[in-house]
Amino acid sequence: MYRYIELLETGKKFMKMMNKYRCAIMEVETKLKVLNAEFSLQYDRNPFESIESRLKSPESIMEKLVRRGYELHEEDLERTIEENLYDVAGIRVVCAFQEDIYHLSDLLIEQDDIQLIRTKDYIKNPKPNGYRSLHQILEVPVFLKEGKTFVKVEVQFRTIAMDFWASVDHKLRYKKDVKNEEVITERLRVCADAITSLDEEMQNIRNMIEA
Ligand code: 0O2
Repeated sequence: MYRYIELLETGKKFMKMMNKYRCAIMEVETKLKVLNAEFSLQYDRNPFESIESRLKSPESIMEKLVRRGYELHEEDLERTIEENLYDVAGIRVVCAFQEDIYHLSDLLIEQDDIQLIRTKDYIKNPKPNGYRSLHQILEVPVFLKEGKTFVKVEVQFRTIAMDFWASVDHKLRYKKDVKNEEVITERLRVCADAITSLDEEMQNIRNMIEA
């Protein structure tokens, strides 16, 4: 009986922690939507096409911690997650043009209640398989009834074309065992190169129209 009560308590603590991440997503999403509204008034276009957000599932959280070799103890599980996993809260922002990605992310991290913890720029430095996106880990304050707490959120910025490639790659190959892996990876990399050229050309066309 005592064990069940303990388990219930752990479950409640876990849900409370996940709620903090949910609130952090809401905050960053609101900030992005405010920027979108302002930007569209000033430049007569929206800097992003869509925003999607997700909370990492408990199974994925545990799988990632185990894969990375962390010891899991019920009593400090929350601390282990908060200190070592930066993508429990994830937001994906899809823009039409590459320049808008940097413009939007600069406007976001300029805000004085946001702290930029880390940037991985897979647009300037694509992964060897061709994956491109700008990943930023931000820390935002969340105001709960027990006080202010800082929560990390991963924001992935991509163009529509980068998102198309990553979504298809995710379906076909990412984290999967596939036959002829080398050939498939190479063919997907060729597709990624074609997509990079398309993004560049679309940006050039926009620059020409706006010049
Ligand atoms: P899922 O299923 O999308 O949630 P970090 O957490 O940043 O300390 P990690 O996980 O190595 O370390 O970070 P990285 O390499 O920056 O990538 C994290 C996320 O980027 C992945 O999340 C994917 O969403 C995306 N990503 C990275 N590489 C690829 C790729 O080659 N193809 C595709 N389609 N997506 C990629 P998850 O949690 O691994 O997966």
